[in-house]
Amino acid sequence: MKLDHVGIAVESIDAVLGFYEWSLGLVVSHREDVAAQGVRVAFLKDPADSGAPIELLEPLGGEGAVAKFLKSRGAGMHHLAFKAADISKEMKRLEAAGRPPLDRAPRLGARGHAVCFLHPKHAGGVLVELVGSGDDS
Ligand code: CMX
Repeated sequence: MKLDHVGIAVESIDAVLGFYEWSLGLVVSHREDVAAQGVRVAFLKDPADSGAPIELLEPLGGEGAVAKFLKSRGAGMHHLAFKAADISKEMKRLEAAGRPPLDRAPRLGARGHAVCFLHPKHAGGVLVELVGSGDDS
């Protein structure tokens, strides 16, 4: 599977945006509040849109996976996301291989994509997200 994006947990998107925009030359391509995940997100891409974007994730409140991550580990890389052409098929394949996704079924994530997460214990301590091609949740 190809890399879709890299997720970075931050206390405040606005506080770090300048580094990504002015120091690295990236541009914001999408902003969204994903209430179901308890996060506000901003996607940044290079101007030629030639590589995988960065997703900055800021907690919407004190609850949720990103708020918990920031409390226990501090800001930093939160997940790697990979494109899955058929997310339901990949989820079944992983379950059959003894590495069931954290979600029983795909759910709606940022940018209208169906997503699921794989526990960090399967990937050397890194949370992995699979991103479907559309809203096939
Ligand atoms: N990457 C690596 N390790 C992580 C992690 C992450 N993102 N989040 C938690 N962990 C680790 C913790 O450090 C802890 O490790 P130790 O046992 O060695 O101390 C362990 O996992 C358990 O941590 P926890 O704080 O008790 O967290 P939970 O077990 O309650 O939940 C997880 C962890 C990954 C199952 C949960 O965060 C989850 O289901 N995540 C998927 C959903 C998500 O992250 N949504 C936000 C992103 C939304 C988006 O991209 O739009």
